[in-house]
Amino acid sequence: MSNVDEYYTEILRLVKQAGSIVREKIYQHKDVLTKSCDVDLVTEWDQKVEKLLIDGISSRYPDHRFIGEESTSSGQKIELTNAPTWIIDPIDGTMNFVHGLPYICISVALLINKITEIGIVYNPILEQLFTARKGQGAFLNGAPIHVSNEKELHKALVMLETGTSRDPEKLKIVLQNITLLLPHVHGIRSFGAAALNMCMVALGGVDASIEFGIHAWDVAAGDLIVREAGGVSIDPAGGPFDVMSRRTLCASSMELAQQLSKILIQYYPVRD
Ligand code: LIP
Repeated sequence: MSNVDEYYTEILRLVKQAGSIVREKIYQHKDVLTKSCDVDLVTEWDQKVEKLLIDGISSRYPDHRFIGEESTSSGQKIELTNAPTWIIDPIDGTMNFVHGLPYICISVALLINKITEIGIVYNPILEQLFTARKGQGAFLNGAPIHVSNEKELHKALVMLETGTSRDPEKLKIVLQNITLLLPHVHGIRSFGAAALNMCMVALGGVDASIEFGIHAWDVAAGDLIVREAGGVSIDPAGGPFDVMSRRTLCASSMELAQQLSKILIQYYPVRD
């Protein structure tokens, strides 16, 4: 058993344990706090799930590092080094969780030397476990998954999130992008959890997913899952994907990704 095999077994065990908490709490009353603005929400369950995952890994692997949404929310700059680093979103789609909309997931990626080795996205409400290991394909509940292979923009179903920022410049660009894209595609969807949106591309349920303003923890696992499912994950301006850039475009084919990137008005948030 390689080290990564062992890490994979351990994180799957912890993610399933965390999933039981999320499943139990989603339809119960929650105290809700806000972070960067009135619609950037957090609950005690986001914090507890993140602690469970970090404590579980660090007790076995004390030299591993973490970039977790809730442990970084106090605003300190995050740093990605070559050390084995777990990038964790304990509840991606927190607003959905607060409302009881079952489009939420736990998203965890392991990067070693800045290369993603493991990606796990788990929706414990709908029992959808998306997994990928570098070079070994992508799976939903153990069965292989593949992107749609769609290449034509006018046949594409596209996920485009508005995000939680209410910065007027960002809002203007998001609305312009919806107006620019809509006449050229089959449709636009916005379900509120970037990691799951990327898994929907991996599954072939949508053909592309685009968002400006997400963080490393929203996209690190989804990036590997999409690529292992035969899709592409790039920067929305057409260059290589950068997990710290807070920008994502993934698609069923490079042809489709490049067509989308040519239409989009670009937005560059402050990097992670
Ligand atoms: C959410 C993302 C979503 C985005 C929200 C938020 P969180 O992550 O998954 O795509 O539109 O602004 O960033 O905060 O629920 O983990």
